[in-house]
Amino acid sequence: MSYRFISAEEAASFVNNGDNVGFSGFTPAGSPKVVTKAIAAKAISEHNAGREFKIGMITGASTGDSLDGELARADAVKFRVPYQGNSDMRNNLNTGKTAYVDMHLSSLPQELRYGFLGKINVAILEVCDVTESGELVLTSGVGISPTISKLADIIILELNKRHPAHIKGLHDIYEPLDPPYRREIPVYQPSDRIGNPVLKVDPAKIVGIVETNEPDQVGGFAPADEVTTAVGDNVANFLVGEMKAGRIPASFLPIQSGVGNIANAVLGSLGSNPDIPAFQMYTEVIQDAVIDLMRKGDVKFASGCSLTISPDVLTSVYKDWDFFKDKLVLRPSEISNSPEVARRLGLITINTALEADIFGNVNSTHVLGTKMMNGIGGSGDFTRNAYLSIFTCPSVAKGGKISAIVPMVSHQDHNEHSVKVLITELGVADLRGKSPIQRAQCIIENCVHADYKQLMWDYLKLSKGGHTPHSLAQGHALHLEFMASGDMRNTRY
Ligand code: 0RQ
Repeated sequence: MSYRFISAEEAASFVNNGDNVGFSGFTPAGSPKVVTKAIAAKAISEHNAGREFKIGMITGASTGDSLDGELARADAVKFRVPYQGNSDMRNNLNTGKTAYVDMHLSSLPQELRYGFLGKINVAILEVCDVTESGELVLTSGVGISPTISKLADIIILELNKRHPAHIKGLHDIYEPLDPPYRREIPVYQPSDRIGNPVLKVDPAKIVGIVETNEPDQVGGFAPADEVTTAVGDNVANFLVGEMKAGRIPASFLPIQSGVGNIANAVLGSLGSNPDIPAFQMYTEVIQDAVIDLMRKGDVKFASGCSLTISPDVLTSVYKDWDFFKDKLVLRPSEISNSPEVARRLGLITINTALEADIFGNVNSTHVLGTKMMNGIGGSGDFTRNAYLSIFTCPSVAKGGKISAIVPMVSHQDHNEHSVKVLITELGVADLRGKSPIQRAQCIIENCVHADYKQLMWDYLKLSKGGHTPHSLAQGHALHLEFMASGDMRNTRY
């Protein structure tokens, strides 16, 4: 092969202060892991020498500690886009060290192509195979790889031998044209393949290949507990009711499920419910629970953007490749999260709220309206375009000191027009066809914790009328009380 095999340090020497760098992968799955550490080391040595060194960091979604964590600790990131989930990076965003642009994941590739975020200088991609003609087999995540490899001046590859080359065919690489030449994205079923199994890049752009054998830094999930199991069971029973009412066909509809402990527990409940038939998924993150459900026959097919599964489970999937190869496809985030496809397929979307208000608005991102948690991720792509959009959350957080349901959200990511159903461990609020006051009554009755119910009823009485009975003076009284005394239960109107 005519490519140069280089060290991570040499690869990092191609990355200069001020560069915008695009990284492969989606979540820790498929994100680069060794060149990133060398870039962080370069940043530290440049800073020690009194020189500026910061890059623009563009990814598919969150990444592992060897990318977000290393670069954040080295203070090497001038701006970050579109989603993160690392505590050190979160700290930098919330203290102003790094500018953060929190974006819908499906729209990032198009905004990159239009140049809204500036030029892409370098693309760093994790692959498990590369040919002389520039055909790349990606690994466990796709993200924005097609777009950044096309836009970047140079490409650095991390050739990760942990992912066997026989997974060629797992990926379906397709990039739409921009308007006015855009056609429909021809995905009519979750399993439809519309592109190439390989990512074709200009081989002349590949400046070097760094060999690695690093696992994806995917953490395990907390086992389902009483609360998350109750949330999951409420979701499953609600969907069974929808089937019985004829609003979901007997063959079911494809599921999109968010990430995290609650999402994992919800999937477990869907799988174990005898009245829910084996279903398909059109989602972004395929996590451990999906693999388990596939082995049991409860999930027939999953289309996603990444296999965000713990390293042992991933190894077992690669070992049983004959079983899994026709049940999985990984797509670029522009396609896995496409609003057009979500609307066409009639998705049932299940995402997690940090807080929701009694009128059905949802905050997925900001603690107390100011501190960034992770980002909106794909939740907006799916929620806005779902057939049935569900948000779940435990009714309280921090041992009951925070009510997850408040009179007025402190930040809004998903509004009352897009959120159809809200589910806590206590019950289900079906908001379809309801006016603001009817939604408030439904949410208070079904989803609010007993410690906070009276406060919510009292809040409704404060309004001086109008279509949505808010009190602008008291809308954030619970948040202010938490900031003052550390417990929302002390609120008095
Ligand atoms: O904090 O761990 O310190 O106790 O928030 O909460 O209940 O463990 O929930 O792990 O499922 O994450 C919304 C953040 C939920 C996630 C969010 C505290 C709580 C805890 C986490 P501790 P849980 P999860 C596909 C879809 C946006 C992106 C998205 C998310 C911590 O689901 O990032 O949906 N979603 N993408 O104690 C203050 C409140 C709180 C609160 C909970 N009201 N106020 N703190 N917490 N409620 C994925 C991608 O896009 C890639």
